[in-house]
Amino acid sequence: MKIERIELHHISQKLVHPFRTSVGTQLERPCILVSVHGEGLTGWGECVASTDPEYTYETISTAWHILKDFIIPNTVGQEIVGLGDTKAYFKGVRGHPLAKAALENSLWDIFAKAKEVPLSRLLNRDSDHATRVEVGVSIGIQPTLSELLNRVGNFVNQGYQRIKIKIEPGWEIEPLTAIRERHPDIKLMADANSAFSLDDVPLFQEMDNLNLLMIEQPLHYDDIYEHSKLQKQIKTPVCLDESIHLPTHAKAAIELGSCRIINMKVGRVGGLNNAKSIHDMCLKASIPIWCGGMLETGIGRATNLHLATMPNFTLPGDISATSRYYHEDIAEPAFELNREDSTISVPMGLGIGVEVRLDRVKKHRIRHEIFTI
Ligand code: OSB
Ligand code: MG
Repeated sequence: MKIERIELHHISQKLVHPFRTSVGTQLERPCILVSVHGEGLTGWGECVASTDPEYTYETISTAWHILKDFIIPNTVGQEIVGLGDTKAYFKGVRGHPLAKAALENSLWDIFAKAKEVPLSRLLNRDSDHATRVEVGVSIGIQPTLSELLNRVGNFVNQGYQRIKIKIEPGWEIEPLTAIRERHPDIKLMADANSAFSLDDVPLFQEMDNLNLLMIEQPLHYDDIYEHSKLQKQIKTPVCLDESIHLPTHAKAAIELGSCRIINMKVGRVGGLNNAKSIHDMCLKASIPIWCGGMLETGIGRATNLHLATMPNFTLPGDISATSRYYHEDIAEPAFELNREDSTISVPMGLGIGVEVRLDRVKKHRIRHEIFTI
């Protein structure tokens, strides 16, 4: 497979509902879409960096720079023989996993299309795998408790059986307790996006009474050590998100006992190759994983659904229906929740299995650049 052309598309779509976390509020979701072209086929990958370096240090601008000036010059015109090769394209680039993942995932997509198989088949080495993925919804911090309870009630009525809420100091025990009282059997969890410190151990011990599925990234975004101290003092499983970028981080977290669960985001770990390595390592260590979300478009969401068919994805992912994020998305068909089992079906066409609507990409596009040999 010779890569003849690569295009970068910076787009931005308005979110159906503002998304507030302990670090900031998003009204719009920008992203970079990478398209790779060769042999009459097109592969797509999504870069989940945002305008601000809030969740991680990368932004749309840094990712554009790294892709344009370092990664694309190593890739365009190259013959891809196997997907393990992607390391060659990242030669000389430390860090910047979100930029790397966008390019690497577009190569997996075009490769799967060339082999005429769905991406999930490549990831599972042709063995049988899930065709539906269990999912939940991630609810941002709301202005009032009653608005939160309304939102939770609506999502539960839609069929979501796992609810995650964002928490921050002052917005934790009370909203979680209120949800637990109204929905005693729901799978409930909290994501702090690093808003707390070890001084808050008593607060987390109090949360042990709420039967939470897990607490996601309670402490510093770059920490592994202090999370091990927290996990030893609480019963609820700690799940790491922001802290895990590389297989070596996952190894350290597992060996130190920093978490009992890992949130897998293919962007955060630099692409599908690293995602597979971390998946396999966690499977061996009996650490369950689940697929995190970054408010992706249909492209990133499709990649996530395929990834989440791997066997150690045993907890519901942050992959919700398209209508929960966007009025009209750039890929078709829109994803819908299967109400009966709180799942989303994996799109079983070739590659990521969705059709990218170029007319809609153009409508939302802010910047576009084409790279040829
Ligand atoms: O911490 O998991 C997070 C969205 C953007 C950045 C960070 C996070 C999130 C989510 C949203 O929780 C999950 C989704 O895409 O539905
Ligand atoms: Mg998170």
